[in-house]
Amino acid sequence: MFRPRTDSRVSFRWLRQLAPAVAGVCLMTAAQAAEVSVQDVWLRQPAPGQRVAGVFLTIRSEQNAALVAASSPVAGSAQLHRMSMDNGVMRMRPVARIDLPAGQTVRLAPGGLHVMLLDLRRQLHAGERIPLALVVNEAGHHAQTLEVQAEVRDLGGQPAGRAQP
Ligand SMILES: [Cu+2]
Repeated sequence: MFRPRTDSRVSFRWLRQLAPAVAGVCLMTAAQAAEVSVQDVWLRQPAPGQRVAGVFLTIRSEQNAALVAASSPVAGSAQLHRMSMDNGVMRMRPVARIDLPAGQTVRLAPGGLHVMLLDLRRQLHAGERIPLALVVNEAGHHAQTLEVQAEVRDLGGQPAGRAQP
C-alpha cells in the first residue's frame, strides 16, 4: 500500500473500497482522515567520521496525528529530537512524539525539531537519497509507516543555522 515515491505523498486508499452505498460518506472521511504528506526531506552531508546527522522535513496531516518514530537503513537507530535554548546553551533532547495538528504544516528545521540519525553505517554523499521511514499515529487509526527519501545536501549549499544538529 505504501510505495516509496519522490514526492512522498501517501494516501490511504482502502477506505475507498467500501460499499458503494456509503461511498460518498467514506470518500469524505478518507480525504479528511487519512492523508499525510511529507516534503523537502533533507540532511546535511555529514563530515567524514561523523556518526550522527539531523534530518529535516515538512509534514502535514489532514487530521490530528503525531510523528512517533523513524528509522533508516543507513543508521543504527533514529530518534526524534528537539533543539532548544537552555541557560544560553543550545541543547537537543529526544522527544517521544511530534504532534501534527490537523491541517497544519509542521516543519522540522535546523535549530528546532529534527529526526536524528545515530550510528551512521557509512559515509553519506551529497546528492544521494537515503530511505527514511516515518511512523505516524493518527487518532482512531493504527500507526502508519511512510517511506520517504532524504536528500543529502552539501554543507556549503545551505544557509547556516546557528546550531547544527
Ligand atoms: Cu539531534
